[in-house]
Amino acid sequence: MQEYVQLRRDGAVAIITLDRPEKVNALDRPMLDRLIALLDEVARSGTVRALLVTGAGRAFSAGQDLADPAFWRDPNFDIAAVVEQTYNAIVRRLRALPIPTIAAVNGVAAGAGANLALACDIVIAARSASFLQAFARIGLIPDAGGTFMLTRLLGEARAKALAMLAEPLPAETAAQWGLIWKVVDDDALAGEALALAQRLAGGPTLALALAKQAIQAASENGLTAQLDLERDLQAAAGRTQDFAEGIAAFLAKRKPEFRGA
Ligand code: T3D
Repeated sequence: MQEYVQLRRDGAVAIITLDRPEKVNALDRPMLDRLIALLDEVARSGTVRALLVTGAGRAFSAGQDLADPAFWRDPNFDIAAVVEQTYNAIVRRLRALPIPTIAAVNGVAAGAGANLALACDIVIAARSASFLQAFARIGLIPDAGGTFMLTRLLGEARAKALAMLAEPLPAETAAQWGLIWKVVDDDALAGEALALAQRLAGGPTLALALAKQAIQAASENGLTAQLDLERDLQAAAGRTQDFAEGIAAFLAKRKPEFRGA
């Protein structure tokens, strides 16, 4: 059976590719279930220190496969259950993974496809890419964490306009607005994204995971709770071998060799 989501390794980097280019990587139920299984495999591996997610062909993903027979045509279709079992499960996993996650958005990212990209820690996009909250076009609301990420990153005014107008947001505007990290030329995307993932995979993995945890908690916490959390997580970072290595390397005026421990 052909797999429409691929996992490969490049050293300590895991690369997940949405690979159904003839349908602009629209996500059917088997693809979503496989994505969940692959995220679990990455989480279990113990040797993956960065995850890169991208799309094959001219798009990142068109979001939910609207032609999937398991979607609205099934008389027993329970949209809440499907969202919980698929998109929510994926977003929860991406946010909890204790390694940096990078989305390389190679073309249009629509619907849940856009919001899965935005659930990654760092989003880098091709200049020709765009982000489309397509949901209102079919009478749905942004899911897969969309209302959370758009509001946190852009504020209510832009989040509401993107959700209600369902117009494509060009990647360059997304970067100017702070929705994503940066835009690169189309032909540079794959190389730059992999280089970024490799650089992160060579970093102090436990400290990066603790920074991720702290920054994600900041949107829920007040300053007092956040200062408490930073204190506690810094204590954990300070107990890592990579912290000792970082200090030793600084004092010896050499490059640190982080092991992720
Ligand atoms: O229960 C739940 O799970 C609810 C959760 C919902 C989450 C969601 O993601 S809802 C939003 C779903 N996505 C969309 O509404 C986007 C629909 N697609 C588009 O708007 C456009 O296709 C794109 C802007 C993404 C790309 O446009 P374009 O012109 O580059 O490509 P195209 O020609 O429209 O698409 C190419 C093919 O892919 C075409 O098939 P064909 O005619 O060549 O056989 C098209 O039908 C197919 N395709 C594109 N998007 C989807 C799709 N097939 C199924 N589902 C799609 N989402």
